[in-house]
Amino acid sequence: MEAHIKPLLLHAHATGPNPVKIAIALEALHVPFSVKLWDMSDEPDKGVKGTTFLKINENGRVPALEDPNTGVVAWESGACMNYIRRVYDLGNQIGPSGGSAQDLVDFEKWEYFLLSTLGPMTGQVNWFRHYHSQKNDDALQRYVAQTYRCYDVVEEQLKKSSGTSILPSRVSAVDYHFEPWVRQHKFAGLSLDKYPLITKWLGLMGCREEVQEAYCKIQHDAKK
Ligand SMILES: N[C@@H](CCC(=O)N[C@@H](CS)C(=O)NCC(=O)O)C(=O)O
Repeated sequence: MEAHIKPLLLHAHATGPNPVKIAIALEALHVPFSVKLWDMSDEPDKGVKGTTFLKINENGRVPALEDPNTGVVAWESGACMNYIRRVYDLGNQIGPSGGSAQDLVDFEKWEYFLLSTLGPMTGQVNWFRHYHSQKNDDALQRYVAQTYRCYDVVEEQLKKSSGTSILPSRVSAVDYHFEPWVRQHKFAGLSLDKYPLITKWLGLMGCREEVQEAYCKIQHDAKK
């Protein structure tokens, strides 16, 4: 596949979790891509709130993905992931393993649970722990509790695969969505001590080639 494909351009941030999901999926599918890193500022040529990036994503967030092969520009990690799956996963390596209506819904419900709940709750923990200008312990504790509630749900789900994948059948793009968020639990001040299966799953994910390559690629770009 690689020989005929012009490299895609993944717009990312050095440490933000959402762009990494997309890098992992592209690595898994051996789709060539380069990374452009942005900071969180409104500087015209450097920041996600600057005039240059806002022309790519008017919402001022990474990831965004540009595909010179099709002319498509995507943003929101869910939309980027599903674009990659539709266009570059023709052998269905990272999508739902079965084709039944239940298989498709199972894939989507876990994907949406990460996108709408676990990811944003963890993001709010990070915000109130590290960035909010005033101490607000009520807000912090609410989002910590909500994130742990999500961890409870994931721990229960992982019993179905003995901690090897979120969908019981195999590792899929769903795991790629979750990995960067769960990996950052320590930064969020959260503990996995009560979550042996999440701990096992995270360890296994971290050993996977596509995961290691994705982090290497983004960190390599960050040092440039
Ligand atoms: N729902 C979006 C969230 C994207 C997002 O919040 N990205 C972070 C980096 S991980 C960002 O660009 N933040 C910039 C900011 O908050 O100003 C997605 O899944 O892509």
